[in-house]
Amino acid sequence: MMISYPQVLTIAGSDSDGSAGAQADLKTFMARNTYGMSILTAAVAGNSYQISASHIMPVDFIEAQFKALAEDFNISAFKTGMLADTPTIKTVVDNIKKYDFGFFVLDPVIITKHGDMLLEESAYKTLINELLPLADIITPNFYEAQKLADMQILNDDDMIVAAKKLQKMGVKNVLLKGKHNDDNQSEVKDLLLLENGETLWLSEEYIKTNRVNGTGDTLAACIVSEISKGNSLSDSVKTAKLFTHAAIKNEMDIGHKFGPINHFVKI
Ligand code: PXL
Repeated sequence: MMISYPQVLTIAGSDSDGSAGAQADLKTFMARNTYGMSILTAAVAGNSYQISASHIMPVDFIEAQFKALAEDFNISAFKTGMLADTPTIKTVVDNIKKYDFGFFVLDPVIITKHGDMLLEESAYKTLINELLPLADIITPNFYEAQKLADMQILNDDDMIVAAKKLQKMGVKNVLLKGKHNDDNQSEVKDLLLLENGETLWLSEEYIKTNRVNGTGDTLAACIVSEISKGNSLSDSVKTAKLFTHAAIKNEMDIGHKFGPINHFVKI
């Protein structure tokens, strides 16, 4: 008998070291028992030290990838990652409207943990005005939330204000990831703001490690997989947080600086 799996998609950049971007998404899709596909927007030459070069895909090639997948597959949920620049965002917006790929998780990738920019400053406006209103959930980290909501976030109350601000900008649900850059902190607290206004705090212990490449990609990809299996959004986010936390905790000896997280992990 043929086995059927939920079909899911990432629209993202390739990271050559396999730690982040489309590679992290595809590994997560597989680990969570879903069939993953990718539309590449860009490719970066990266290792655990840095990104040394990047290349943005031509827009007609991005369109060709959309068309190829839409003509054949039944994709029920997808995410976006690195979108590089304004023409890429506009192409993705046009094609998301044209084809129905289901539930949309927007991971607003702006900058890597090494400080390399993955989205041009001039493209924020297009992301906010044209892409964000199409998303079912946006998953900014602390830094991205401050940029997009245009405010400083200093405490839990500020996180709620920023999440509500993002919701007002047109996205249904917001997962705002708490600070995780202070080795004295004991927990990482994320905030989920649901469409109906309900808020939920999700907390996990803080793990002191520099093997955290691809954490945000993995979390968003896991939400995509869990949604595609028919789970509710809050259950999907809880599973994604558990999976990502376990992948950080079970460190792998790969790379010399900011290593990848462990997608082999089972939860
Ligand atoms: O983790 C963010 C990210 C997303 N996409 C690509 C990346 C990175 C980080 O390195 O290289 C392609």
